[in-house]
Amino acid sequence: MSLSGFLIRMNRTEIESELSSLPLGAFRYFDTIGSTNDEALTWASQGAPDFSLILADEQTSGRGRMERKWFTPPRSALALSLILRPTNIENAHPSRTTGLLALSLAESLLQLGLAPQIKWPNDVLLGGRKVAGILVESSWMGERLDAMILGMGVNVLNASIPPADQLLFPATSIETELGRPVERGSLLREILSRVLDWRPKMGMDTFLKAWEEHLAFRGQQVQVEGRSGDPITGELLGLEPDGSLRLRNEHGRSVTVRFGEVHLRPLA
Ligand code: BT5
Repeated sequence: MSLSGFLIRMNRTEIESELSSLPLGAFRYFDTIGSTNDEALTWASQGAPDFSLILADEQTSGRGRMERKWFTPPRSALALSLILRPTNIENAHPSRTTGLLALSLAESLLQLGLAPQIKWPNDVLLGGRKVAGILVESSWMGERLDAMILGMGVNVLNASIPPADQLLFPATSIETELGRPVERGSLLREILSRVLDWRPKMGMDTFLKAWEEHLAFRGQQVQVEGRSGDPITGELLGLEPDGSLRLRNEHGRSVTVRFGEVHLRPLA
């Protein structure tokens, strides 16, 4: 395939054949959609089976956390949402599901010869720039966790990188870092295979350790900004069993940062 041949819409039939060896619950593909997570939430409420996948070539209102936008221009990125019907493990460790996607992508990138890092809680970086973002959402039936929606956007080709003035943090793509384009279908299959491998092991220490090993800024002084209050500063030590971040503050005390609405930046 010529290099420009990579900049084409995904083809539903090709994607279906690429994913045919995987035990997907069901599959929906869209050339263009508002947000795959919105579609997944609706589909989950209508009874989508476990491990159903929504994939789009382009999103027109992709979402990040806290009403932020996620850009998915056509022909260049992966925008996907997986619907999980929670198992006992996932009910016990709901906050590990962000790690499940982040680790699966990080390992897939590692296999391409790249050096990914997970910027807690929900970003994946290449060369210190954001290549992917993860948004996990839940839907409840009364007191019961009915479905978890694991959404992820990955900048695969150069054309997926948004203009710098739209960003809070510098962005990159896999093509930029690798110096050659990557085929989105095979990358998707690789990521999903790893999700399937890790999913039953999510309750184990080996999962937490593997996730932790890919964390950005370990051993470095960082600043964690919450939605309100003073930022917390300290040395980034690792993860707590529930996926919270563990820091050592300037008094040498261990501090846990539990909530997802934080930024993590190395100190200037
Ligand atoms: C995230 O939020 O990083 C989670 C993004 C999740 C997107 C996926 S795509 C499939 C599924 N369907 C959806 O609607 N969403 C999910 P957050 O940490 O809040 O980061 C959002 C910020 O990332 C924005 O404010 C921008 O600064 C930046 N950003 C937006 N698009 C980007 C891109 N393509 N590459 C890098 N950075 C981007």
